[in-house]
Amino acid sequence: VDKFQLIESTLREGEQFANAFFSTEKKIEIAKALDDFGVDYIELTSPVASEQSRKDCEAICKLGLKAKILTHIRCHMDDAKVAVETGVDGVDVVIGTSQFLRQFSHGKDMNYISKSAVEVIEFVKSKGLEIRFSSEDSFRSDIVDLLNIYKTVSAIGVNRVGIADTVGCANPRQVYDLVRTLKAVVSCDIECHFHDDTGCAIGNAYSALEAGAKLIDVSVLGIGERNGITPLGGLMARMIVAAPEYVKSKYKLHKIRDIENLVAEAVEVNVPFNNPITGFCAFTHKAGIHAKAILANPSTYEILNPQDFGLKRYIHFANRLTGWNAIKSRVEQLNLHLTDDQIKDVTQKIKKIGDVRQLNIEDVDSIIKEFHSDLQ
Ligand code: HCA
Ligand code: CU
Repeated sequence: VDKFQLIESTLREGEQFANAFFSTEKKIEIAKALDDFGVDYIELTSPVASEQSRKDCEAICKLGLKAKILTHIRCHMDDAKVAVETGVDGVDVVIGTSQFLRQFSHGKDMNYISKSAVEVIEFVKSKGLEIRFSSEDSFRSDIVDLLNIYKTVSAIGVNRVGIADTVGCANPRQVYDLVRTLKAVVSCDIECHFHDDTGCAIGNAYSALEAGAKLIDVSVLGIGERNGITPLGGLMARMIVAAPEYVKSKYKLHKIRDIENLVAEAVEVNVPFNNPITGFCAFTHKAGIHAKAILANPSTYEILNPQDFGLKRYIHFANRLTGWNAIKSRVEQLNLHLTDDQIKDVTQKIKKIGDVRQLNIEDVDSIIKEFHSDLQ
């Protein structure tokens, strides 16, 4: 899983999110933030999608970012001819290979798919650009058809081949198997794209990397078609556990929160309460038993260190599950002096009140302060 790369698709897949509308300025702001974070590639909406999409693509190419700029097109010469003129570093080509897409979407057979793939690939390469060929709905495609088309494109030479779980049906074991099989057939890098309809998008991405894939498509907060794809932040959470040195040295992890807020605001959603890393309670510890151990050694109940992301942990002490260690730590923060026995007494008082109503920090602080002044 070491040395994986990110294809950041907030400005392509993410634009397919129900709420998304990005002005040119917003796209540029997002592209710069992603570049600063350290993503390897930024994927943009097809220039044939609309006039403004093409202009925005050209504008982003002119920014001179470190990340390579890609655009994403159908496997068609009409699209390819426009794409190569935008100034992008590479082109991601996709075509549906499953029975569903062949029948209900583009209506082409495998021979036609293979022929147009070769034509488009040769053309993009002749312009000196990177090329990726991907099948849409890979997990519901015939495996023989799939391997044949990948063999064909790998033989003529592509930078990457991609597999896409377009409908979010795959599970981690299926992903592992398909990537393994594909790896034996192609000689280029493998990229993977996972939708999150059944909640497997991060797990599938990890499984793909374990099986030897090199690149994962992500978007900020996972925004995309329907409920979206593998989220950038969530994948970072998974990968910092698996490859801590690589992840910490390559990506500016302390920027995740700002980037998520930027995109959340742009598409008018809240960051989910249970989001990995940035959910409001992601580093909040509540039960007395947890709080005690966290105060002694945070690793007891934390696999991620909030400091790696420029964040802080919180001990939630204003509730009936609290314990005297958590209250002791609060007493110290308030600069008050109580003996351990006194702290145990006031903790009992807090728990008693917490049994009849919800408490907040101010409530607890005033109970402690009152208790303290009664002692004087
Ligand atoms: C779609 C296309 C795609 C493409 C993925 C890829 C998918 O919007 O349907 O190019 O790797 O999920 O199949 O996003
Ligand atoms: Cu997709």
